[in-house]
Amino acid sequence: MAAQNLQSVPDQPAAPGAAAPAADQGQAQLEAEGQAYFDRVISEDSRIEPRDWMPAAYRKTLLRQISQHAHSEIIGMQPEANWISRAPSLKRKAILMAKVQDEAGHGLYLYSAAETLGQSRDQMMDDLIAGKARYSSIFNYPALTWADMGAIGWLVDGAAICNQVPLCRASYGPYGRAMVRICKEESFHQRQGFEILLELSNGTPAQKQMAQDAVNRWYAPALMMFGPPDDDSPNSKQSTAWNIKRFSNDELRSRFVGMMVEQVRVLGLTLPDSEVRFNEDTRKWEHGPLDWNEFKEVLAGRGPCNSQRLERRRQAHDDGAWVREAAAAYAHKQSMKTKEFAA
Ligand code: BYC
Repeated sequence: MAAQNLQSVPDQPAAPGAAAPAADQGQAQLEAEGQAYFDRVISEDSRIEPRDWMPAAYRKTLLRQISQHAHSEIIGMQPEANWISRAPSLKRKAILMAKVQDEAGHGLYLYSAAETLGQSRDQMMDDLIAGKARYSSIFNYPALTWADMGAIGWLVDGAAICNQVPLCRASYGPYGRAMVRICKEESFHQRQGFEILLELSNGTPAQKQMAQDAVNRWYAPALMMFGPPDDDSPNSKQSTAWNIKRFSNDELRSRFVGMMVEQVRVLGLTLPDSEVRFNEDTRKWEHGPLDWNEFKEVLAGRGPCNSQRLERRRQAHDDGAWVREAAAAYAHKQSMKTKEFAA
């Protein structure tokens, strides 16, 4: 489909003495044409690209969601990086390092996708370290034992896959394409988590107990990753109408529970939820109540690890200042060389 962008619409000639109204009219016409193009793309379930006209609210929603997602990937490195030096074998260490590096890569794809909407990565990072931006609630919980690496991989990455596979079809091109790459890597992450738990579950009674304890602690926070219940989700309706979200928060949560029910049997462990059942009437999986007050507290910055996560992020940002300065100096030198060569 041919892209409709603002630059491609010819300027309206301004009538002498009536410059302002003509400019207004031209602008109004541009907006109307842009809106018509946007509506058609959305109704055809096609893609909006960065140079296309888009409503300001669509841009804002995408920036909100993609930047929050990018921050989640970067902050999400912390609970796992904390265990790299304590991994039980060289093989486990290598796998965990690769996974944490993948998360950094996911952050970079997503910051790049967000930048196409007109906000700089520096600004997004400043918002994060100033505590103004959100990131996923899940990363405000502590990773207490090695088994938590298994539970994070299996439950947290499992929830991420469930939520993110539909985002591969998001209407904004750069976001959807970034999600395709991310989801491939998330599958490996979930398998490595599953495999850690399986090994512990088949180990000594103490190891099996450690795996069960980790699953018990990460289960409810993982379910809350999908966001508030549909009735309390202010953004869902519009995001669904714009083909950003494809399924509701509750719908995805229910699917996730169904996936976990099957897999936990293979693990030889149990879900800490006696109310999990398949409702034959609705054809949906149901789970026990979640503590949405706890969720709100975490979002308000009062979770178990919120301040620790942000403090670590700030420190890493400060520690990396010399790298950014060196990269900027190198880029400047290169551009001077190019100019000299061209002159
Ligand atoms: N945590 O109207 P709603 C990963 C906020 S990374 C914090 O339903 P929406 C991984 C929401 O932002 C996982 N905040 O919102 C990384 C909104 O607040 P604002 C990250 C949450 O956007 C490393 C308010 O609550 N995944 O898996 O329609 C290692 C109302 O919610 C949360 C993504 O970011 C939460 N859990 O739906 C391992 C996926 N839930 O902005 C693993 C992309 C809700 O209005 N994002 N809020 O102030 C999405 O799919 C959607 O943004 C959400 C929320 C489903 C999360």
